Amino acid sequence: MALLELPLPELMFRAQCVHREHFDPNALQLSTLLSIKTGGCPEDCGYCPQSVRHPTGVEDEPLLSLEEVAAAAQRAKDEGATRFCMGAAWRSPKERDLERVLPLVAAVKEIGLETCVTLGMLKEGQAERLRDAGLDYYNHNLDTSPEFYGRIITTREYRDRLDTLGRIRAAGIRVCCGGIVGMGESRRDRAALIAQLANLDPYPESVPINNLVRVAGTPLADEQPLDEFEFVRTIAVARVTMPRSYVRLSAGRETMSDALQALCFLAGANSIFYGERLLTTGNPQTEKDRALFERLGLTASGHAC
Ligand code: SAM
Ligand code: DTB
Ligand code: SF4
Repeated sequence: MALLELPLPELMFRAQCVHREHFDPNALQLSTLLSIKTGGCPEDCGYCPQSVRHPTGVEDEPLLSLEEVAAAAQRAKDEGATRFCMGAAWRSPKERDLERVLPLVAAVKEIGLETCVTLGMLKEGQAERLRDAGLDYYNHNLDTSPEFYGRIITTREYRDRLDTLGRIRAAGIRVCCGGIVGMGESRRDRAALIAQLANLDPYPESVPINNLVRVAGTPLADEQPLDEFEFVRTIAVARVTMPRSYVRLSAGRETMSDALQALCFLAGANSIFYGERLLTTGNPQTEKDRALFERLGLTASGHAC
């Protein structure tokens, strides 16, 4: 809370100092998302267009084929992404679901990208099988504070998320874990989310900070947008408290101005989701992003832009 309450110039200065100690401040890591299994999820997450309980018009789609996934991963690599993240709208994968995801991970790895999946909660033993297939990262978000969680999701508990995070860590897979802001939570909730993330031992290697995409039909469709500077502060506090993490400016970029995104990079964000779709919603065109990198003098880490 003390960090979130600092005058913005002081907070930005602290975030930039920490950022420069551990990263090139002019480099961005690019991750591309693909929804490999869309819609029909039994969970009731209030923000999510893929919950079966919200009338959002998202069409259910079965698991994509290996050919479709490999083609999308190759395109992402050609565009300059270094990590490919595959998302499935599951509460938790069944054994036969997991069996079908393993070759997809192996195929993406073979193309020469870092691999990431987000499949929901994992049972004992599943993380090890993903690791053996070549999985580098598992995305599993805490999403908000423990106190606010029950206002957004009732079909699982915070503890369930922490248990899965423990299984991923124990298997030696790198952890991608962050949250969503702009859901009507208080500043204290945002502080508590970051405290949860930063106190994971060790803290996550990747921290996606999503700004709620307000999707018609979800319970949060009419939520008031978060003040822009409060979003920047959240990024800066994530940077200060998790100095070696890739802090990702995640969902919500499509409605952000270039100036706001630039402030986020100045606050220590050094990763984005890159590519024209997130999972079911839009993301800026790659050409528009490349023009922004050019104007700001940013380079994609590991690649010339
Ligand atoms: N079903 C799995 C799970 O919940 O862990 C994986 C997919 S789920 C769509 C991945 C993450 O997307 C969620 O944890 C949430 O942080 C983010 N997300 C979903 N809908 C969003 C929205 N409307 N705005 C911002 N982030 C969203
Ligand atoms: C994360 O933190 N954000 C991504 C990824 N991890 C899987 C997903 C954002 C989803 C936004 C809503 C949608 O496109 O369906
Ligand atoms: Fe299902 Fe994940 Fe969406 Fe929740 S966030 S409804 S678990 S797909």
